[in-house]
Amino acid sequence: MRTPKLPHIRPSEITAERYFRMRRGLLASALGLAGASLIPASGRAAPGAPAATPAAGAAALRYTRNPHFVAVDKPNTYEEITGYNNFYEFGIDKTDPAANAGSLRTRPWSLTIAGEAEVTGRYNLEDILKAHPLEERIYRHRCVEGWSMVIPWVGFPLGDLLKRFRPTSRAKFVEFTTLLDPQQMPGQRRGVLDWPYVEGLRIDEAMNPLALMVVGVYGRELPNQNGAPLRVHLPWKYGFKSGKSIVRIRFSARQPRTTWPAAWPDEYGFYANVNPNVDHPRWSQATERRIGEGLFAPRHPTEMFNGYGEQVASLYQGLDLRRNF
Ligand SMILES: Nc1nc2c(c(=O)[nH]1)N[C@H]1C(S)=C(S)[C@@H](COP(=O)(O)O)O[C@H]1N2
Ligand SMILES: [Mo]
Repeated sequence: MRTPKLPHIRPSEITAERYFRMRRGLLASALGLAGASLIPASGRAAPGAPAATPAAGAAALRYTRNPHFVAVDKPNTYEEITGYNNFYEFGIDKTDPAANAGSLRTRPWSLTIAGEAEVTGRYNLEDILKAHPLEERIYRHRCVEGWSMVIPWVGFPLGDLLKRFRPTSRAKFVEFTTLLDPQQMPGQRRGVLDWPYVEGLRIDEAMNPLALMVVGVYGRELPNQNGAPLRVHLPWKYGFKSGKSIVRIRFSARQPRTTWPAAWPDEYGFYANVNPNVDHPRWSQATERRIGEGLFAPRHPTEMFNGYGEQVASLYQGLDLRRNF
């Protein structure tokens, strides 16, 4: 299969380091950085992190540590991050993905770019990885179910990839589609969800520098159960907005029909911003349980936009977040 060369991106279009520098003080105070033990800004080892025992065989990645997203909370262990997952393509229990995702083949892999962009086509994963320097960012991940984790992801800004394809002025949304292959994904043989899993963002959300295209965790290639080889992570949104094992990105003029709101429109909205003030119809979203602390540990208060409001609140100015949940 021949695939076209990845389009060039002008250096001036790459997510500006300045963006973070400007907001560093704000971020630090918003996340309570003062007094937290800092992890060095570069290098491979993470002395501040708990002992990680990445799966034998997961290839080590070359990356730099983004000093603006270091551990403000204790990161979850590799075992927690890769052993407690939501990935319904491999079963609905938290331990199912780790047990069953071995059947997913992540090489060769290609990503199709479609829709409202000047450049579209099908691109090799290798070319995408070669073109984007990787960084580590420690992000808090909050599931709509009421649990959270702190995860040292490795990836690159999603916007840096999207800009290459020069979305047209009609591109108001971006849709992400997960692989559809019931042979490799046994959960797709059952009608738990409408397959393939589809997620979507407004284009300005997708271009926000916080939006990360994730390819690794704890310095190594992403395990299948976490959405290898390409998954997004939007740390200010509930976890279900972060589609896994993505094969297609489509720019569109209209809001895409995404899996969870299509199935349960009263329970899951398109925006799904982390919001302690807007409860799920069947449970409160005011607090969360940190995985690894045990069932009897006190719950943590959930923060507006999961604590990333300084970077993203402006995206929602004038939007009623109760209606647009
Ligand atoms: N394709 C696909 N993507 C998915 C899901 C899924 O079931 N299928 N689950 C979502 C949910 S609800 C969460 S909380 C996160 C979990 O990501 P993690 O297992 O890496 O923590 O993936 C999201 N992305
Ligand atoms: Mo979730």
